[in-house]
Amino acid sequence: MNCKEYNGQLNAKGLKFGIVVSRHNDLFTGQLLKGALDCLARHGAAEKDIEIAWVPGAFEQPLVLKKLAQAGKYNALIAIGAVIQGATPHAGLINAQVARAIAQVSLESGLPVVDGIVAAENLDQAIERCGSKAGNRGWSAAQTAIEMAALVQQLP
Ligand code: INI
Repeated sequence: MNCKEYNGQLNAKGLKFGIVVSRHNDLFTGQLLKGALDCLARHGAAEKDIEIAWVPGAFEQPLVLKKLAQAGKYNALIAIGAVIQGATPHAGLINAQVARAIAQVSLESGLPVVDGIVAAENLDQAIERCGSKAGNRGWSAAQTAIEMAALVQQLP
């Protein structure tokens, strides 16, 4: 078989990224942002090609992602946040809403928008996913953003 295949390469050189970071739980989102920036740099992205917008919490992410998508200057966007279950059902409601809204921004804009928001049941799970036992979700979200940006550039 000699099929045409499309594969996004993990080379971020020349690609432009927008990152939206929540201040809520910034103990964790700061680590996720560090991971994302490290991943982008290791794959060849230039500092001048990365822009960061801070929002109060995960709930505010979709609007800012939408504005950045409309700017038309990025190859991919990355949402970084940490939603941790607490005493109220607030976190659960935020998670479902925000994940759906992020997917909607991506589909409506045609731009890869990667969901790097950690959804954790408790602090231990958040610690695991923000740079310890389970890796760094910010790093892996950035890797996905690079692959998707490169893939979308190739698609007919
Ligand atoms: N925002 C988060 O990013 N993470 C959370 O865990 C969280 N919890 O649990 O409440 C949270 N709430 C704030 C929310 O995102 C909005 O900023 C706020 O409701 C104002 O719109």
